[in-house]
Amino acid sequence: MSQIYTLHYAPDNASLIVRIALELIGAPYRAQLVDRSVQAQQSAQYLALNPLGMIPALETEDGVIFETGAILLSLADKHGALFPACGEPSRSDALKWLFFMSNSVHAGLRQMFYPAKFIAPEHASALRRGLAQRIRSDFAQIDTLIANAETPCLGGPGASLLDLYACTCFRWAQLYPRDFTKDWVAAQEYPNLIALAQRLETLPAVQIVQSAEGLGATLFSNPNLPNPPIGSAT
Ligand SMILES: N[C@@H](CCC(=O)N[C@@H](CS)C(=O)NCC(=O)O)C(=O)O
Repeated sequence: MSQIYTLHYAPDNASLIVRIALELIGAPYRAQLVDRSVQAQQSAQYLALNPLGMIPALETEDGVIFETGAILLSLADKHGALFPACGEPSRSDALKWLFFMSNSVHAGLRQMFYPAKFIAPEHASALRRGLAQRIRSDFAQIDTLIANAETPCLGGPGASLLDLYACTCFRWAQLYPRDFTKDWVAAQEYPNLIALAQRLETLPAVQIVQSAEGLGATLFSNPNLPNPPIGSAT
């Protein structure tokens, strides 16, 4: 475990989930800012790491990993933490919900935040209205899973990749996009997710990262924009 990872990040980007995971694991890493205010994610240097031009990317001794879900799962498997190991009975169930976080919740938020990458400008509002409904139902699904303790690694004791992914997406939905109906996600409708968010906020690993990125003490349950917004897109 002597290697030092390099995490290419921007404040409050998807790199946030990876950074908290690295802190929870206790893996040494260097955080390298990708300055979104100058579109550094599209620079030749960054595209050589992640040809998709998206944040995060993680440099490891086995090469560069990108795509948040892939980075998280690789770290969990390598360090035996935050996710059921191969062969554990709960692994399949946990994988199902990890892909849901990545393919449904995160991908939906991405379209919500960057509609111009997906659709002509005149259709952006309609896309967002439809997505808003679907993402709210995704959060309701997560809230129910936590309440029923159906997935042992979501809302259970400790912290898991699913907890981090769910709470970070919840944060973003409460804050962004800035040019859409405020409060399109009403946090109080998800009491179990709020309780999980409040618990995660007390973890030292989360506090270290929120402090480094200027996200505030209630980054998941009652979030504020990054301050200072150095390198962020906002
Ligand atoms: N599918 C990617 C999505 C990552 C993503 O949406 N990154 C955003 C920041 S949170 C980004 O790089 N946006 C800049 C851009 O699209 O140009 C993943 O899971 O890592």
